Amino acid sequence: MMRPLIQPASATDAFPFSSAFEAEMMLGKQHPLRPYFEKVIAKERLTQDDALAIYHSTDLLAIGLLGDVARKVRATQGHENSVWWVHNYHINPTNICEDTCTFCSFKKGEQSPHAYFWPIQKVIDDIHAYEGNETLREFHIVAGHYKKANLAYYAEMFKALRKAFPWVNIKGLTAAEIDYIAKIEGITWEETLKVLIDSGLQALPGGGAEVFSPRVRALVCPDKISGETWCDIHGLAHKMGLKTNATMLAGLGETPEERVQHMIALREQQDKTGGFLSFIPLNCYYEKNKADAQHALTGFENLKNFAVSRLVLDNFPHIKAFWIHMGEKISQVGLHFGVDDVDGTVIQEKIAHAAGTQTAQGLTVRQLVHLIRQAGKTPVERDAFYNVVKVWDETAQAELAPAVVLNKAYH
Ligand code: V47
Repeated sequence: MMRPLIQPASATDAFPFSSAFEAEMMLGKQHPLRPYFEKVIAKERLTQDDALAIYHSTDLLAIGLLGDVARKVRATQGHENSVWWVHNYHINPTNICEDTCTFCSFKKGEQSPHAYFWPIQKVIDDIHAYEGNETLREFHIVAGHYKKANLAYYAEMFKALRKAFPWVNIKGLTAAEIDYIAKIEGITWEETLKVLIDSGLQALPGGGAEVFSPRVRALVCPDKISGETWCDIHGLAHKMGLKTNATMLAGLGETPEERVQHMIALREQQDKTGGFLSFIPLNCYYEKNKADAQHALTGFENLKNFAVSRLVLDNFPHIKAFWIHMGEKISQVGLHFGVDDVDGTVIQEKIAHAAGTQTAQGLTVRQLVHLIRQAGKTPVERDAFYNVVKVWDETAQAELAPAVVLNKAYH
């Protein structure tokens, strides 16, 4: 029998999955990124300087491997090769917003001919009209800061959604919106969250975080809550039993140091309250807004953000590639850079589309499953809390309806 050139038995004994074995081969003892590989395998926490050294490397494939190893070290047992997605539907009930973020193309003034504010019945009717509603698992609800979109409005909306679609989780209202609603009602964040939870709210999305750096915030969103306040509201939500996500909107002129500081602030918050489910690195789009397009992220930077966030956020269960922002192709490559979630079908996204993203208005299950399988991963359909709805392994192939539009038949 021929002897293998490399002795896989000993290598796989030391590293129980192939990417660590590949990293061992690629990141030889002299490779500048080798110390971080050792740390990841030893489950040691990376420092800010470690993260920056990785950021400043141009060895993109080595960075990707580090992210992939970290992802596998941290995966739930049995999910080392899984990529999660959810059948979700976005609801943006108003685009009227009092805030002044320079990068937002979605917001409109109350008097604008393009301003809208949806009655709750329209929200419910639209979902009834959506053919795939029986297999939806998550509503993602965010909107402008508008006085008529107040506590009573959202409480009524959440109750109506729970009644009409009890099988769908409600993930709604960013920390910035919670703060705005509390202010217009003259009550505390806790009182606000209590009413919303009693009405059916189950999770907070990760929006409104932008970049925590006070320097950048002063330039691009001076009227928005600070990074500390954003973290405080998420910490409170965790203590009240809600799960939440966290984002970082890059491409606003922030430095790599400020990106890493953003991640470390989130890691510290997670150490304290532990309720974050996923981190979502986003990139800015510049059409119809005042953000500076010279700061636009390149593919290299987006992929580095995936890997570095997976490496720094050692206490976050998941890193998500929001394909609406990242594009389907970079998101797919990201699945080998530490990402283990592609968000979902994302029916009816408006915020990034208003700012010029060229991605589709929703992907079908067939398209999502294909994208994940082509990367050599197993698609796992989930709800908002990462409960497994269905594993889309090869046996599920026959069930994929050939429809272009997502429909009831896919399940
Ligand atoms: O917070 C605003 C961003 C975010 C622009 O929690 C822009 O599961 C790009 O939070 N170009 C909303 N982005 C998106 C978001 C999100 C997405 C997916 C999943 C989850 C989750 C949350 O969109 C805003 C803001 O940072 N945004 N303007 C723009 N011009």
